[in-house]
Amino acid sequence: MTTRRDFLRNSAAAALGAALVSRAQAASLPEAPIQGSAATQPPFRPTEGRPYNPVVTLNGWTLPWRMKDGWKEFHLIAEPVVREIAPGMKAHLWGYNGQSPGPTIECVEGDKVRIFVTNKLPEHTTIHWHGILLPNGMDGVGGLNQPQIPSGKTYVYEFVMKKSGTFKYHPHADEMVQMAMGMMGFIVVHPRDPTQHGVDRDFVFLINAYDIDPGSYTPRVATMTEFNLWTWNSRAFPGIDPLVIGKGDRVRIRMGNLTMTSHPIHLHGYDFSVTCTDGGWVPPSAQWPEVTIDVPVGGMRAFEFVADEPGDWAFHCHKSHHTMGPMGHQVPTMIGVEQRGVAARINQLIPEYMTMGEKGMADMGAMEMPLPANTLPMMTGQGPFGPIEMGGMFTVVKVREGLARNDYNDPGWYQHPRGTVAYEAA
Ligand SMILES: [Cu+2]
Repeated sequence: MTTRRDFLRNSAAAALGAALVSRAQAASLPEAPIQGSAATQPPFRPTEGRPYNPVVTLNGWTLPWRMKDGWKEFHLIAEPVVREIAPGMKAHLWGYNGQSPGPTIECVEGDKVRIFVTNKLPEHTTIHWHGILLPNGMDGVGGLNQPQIPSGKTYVYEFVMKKSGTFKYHPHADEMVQMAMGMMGFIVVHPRDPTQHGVDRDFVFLINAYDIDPGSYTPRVATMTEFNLWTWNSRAFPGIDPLVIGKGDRVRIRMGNLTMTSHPIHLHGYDFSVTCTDGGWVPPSAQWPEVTIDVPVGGMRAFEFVADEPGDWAFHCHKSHHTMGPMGHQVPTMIGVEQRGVAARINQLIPEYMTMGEKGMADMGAMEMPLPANTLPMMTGQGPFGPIEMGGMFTVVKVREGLARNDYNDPGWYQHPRGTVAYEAA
């Protein structure tokens, strides 16, 4: 039974925890910048607060903040957004500050952070700060650690970033729906000493998945396993930007998985060491070499390598269905089936009918198939030698000589030195 004393104590705890903004605080809410673009934004270099080497969010951006009386203040707005998944397909998602995923939050070990969360969704929400060590009342589990944030209200979270590392944020309120709708973001806490764990290029992205019927815009929110859009930061190839790297750069790639399945992420051309999880930095003595790292559900893995071999290196999930677009997963296997006679007879009824798949399904990558509005083909993307036959969780790591330190512009396709490309036997 809840006594009046319990009620008062709980109210006091809530007031000390994620607290409803008072009128005085609301008058001084920090600005909430909104991002309209799904393109990778240049690293956000801090002009105040402790110095650090910023990350680059793949097809994303970092949330600016303000310093107020020694606190770093951020303002997230939970709201419906329209996200371009790849050219030719837009999704009606829920996210933060104009995009899904939300902006990356970057701060420094020891920072006192105050994060304002305004709820512009049609239902209540909260934010859980995944992996961050903080007071219980700031952990963001609706009903357990705080009241839900009703539509139209703003709550405040306050805590100190006790340790550096790579974390995530997402709702802990109507969780299945809100995560299926795209509500998530990255948190990077940089070491107090900027030379510690220092790299030249530091990329981050979230692994996510949607189930959006071809021709529609809103994800099915109750899907458990049969997703049809496999995305990195809510983008599918060829909508995922390349990771542009200078030859000789030390590189870190941090990936968080908020889907319902694991993703074995594979980089061509390099071996790498896993240096960080959302539990913290891996001591050098415990690191081991890999070329594929399985990112578990709800986990984060960061790996590092030195980019000493120039080229266009494929970088993708190794579950082959995760490098395919939404169209065509239901087609029957036709390999070895002689279809010519069948096609001729069907063509008398449907002149544009064509048979496919007799020798495999690669012809689907080259053919411009008619698609319903607002969806993506199964295999797509044009490379310098022809169709790349990929979709979903696939992009290219582009390592080039002579890039300026802050140059992240797509350098185009790699020009292979003479005699270094596989060739037809004479
Ligand atoms: Cu995968």
